Amino acid sequence: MTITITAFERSPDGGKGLARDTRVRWALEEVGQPYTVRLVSFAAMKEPAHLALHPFGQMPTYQEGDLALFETGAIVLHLAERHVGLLPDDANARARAIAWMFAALNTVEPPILELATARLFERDRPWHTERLPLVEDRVRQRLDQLSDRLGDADWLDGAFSAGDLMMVSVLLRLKPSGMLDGHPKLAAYVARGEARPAYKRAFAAQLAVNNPQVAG
Ligand code: GTB
Repeated sequence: MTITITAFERSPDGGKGLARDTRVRWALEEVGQPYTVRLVSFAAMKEPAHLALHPFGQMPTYQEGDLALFETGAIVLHLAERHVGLLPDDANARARAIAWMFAALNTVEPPILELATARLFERDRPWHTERLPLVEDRVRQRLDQLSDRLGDADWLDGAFSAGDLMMVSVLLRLKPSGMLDGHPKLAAYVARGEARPAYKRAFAAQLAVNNPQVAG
């Protein structure tokens, strides 16, 4: 059955792979599923046709036959449960990998998004210089904790899983801030994710849309 996802017709990041279609593309590449992409503008995402797929008028969406999904966590979990490659066979290890997906989305991503908002949209506010260090502290606390847990391991819990895919995707959002530099174990963890052939294919595919000159 054909899989179709949506992505920005032009991502605001100009092809850095930070928009959320990249994590879905990465999951599809990891499990070896071909897919097609329907590109959407910001305006089109607010139209009824797209809102029927995504109640919040966002991307990515996922369609496969009769199934329409939104939320990258749900999409990646759907792929991981139906195909080999992103979740371990052992039931407990599987549950733990899913816990890491939730941790990435619920515990680590929120302060990182707050930081991105502060850096991008709040610079001209009179309270910005006071607030920024507080937001950075909340990110740093999560990075310290995550780094302690990862230790010298390659991945969070045994073999690479959907939990790592989601965690690396979330941490990548920190690259522009330089905050990963203070956490060499996490920087190496992210680099391991980026070095995976499936990630490279996903990154190249979004770059071809957003910055065709660089993609070549
Ligand atoms: N929780 C949802 C999920 O995981 O699927 C969040 C989806 C979401 O935020 N989608 C964003 C969107 O559609 C795109 S990824 N925004 C349009 C809107 O809300 O109108 C967010 C994003 C955008 C741009 C960059 N960037 O340029 O670096 C990074 C991330």
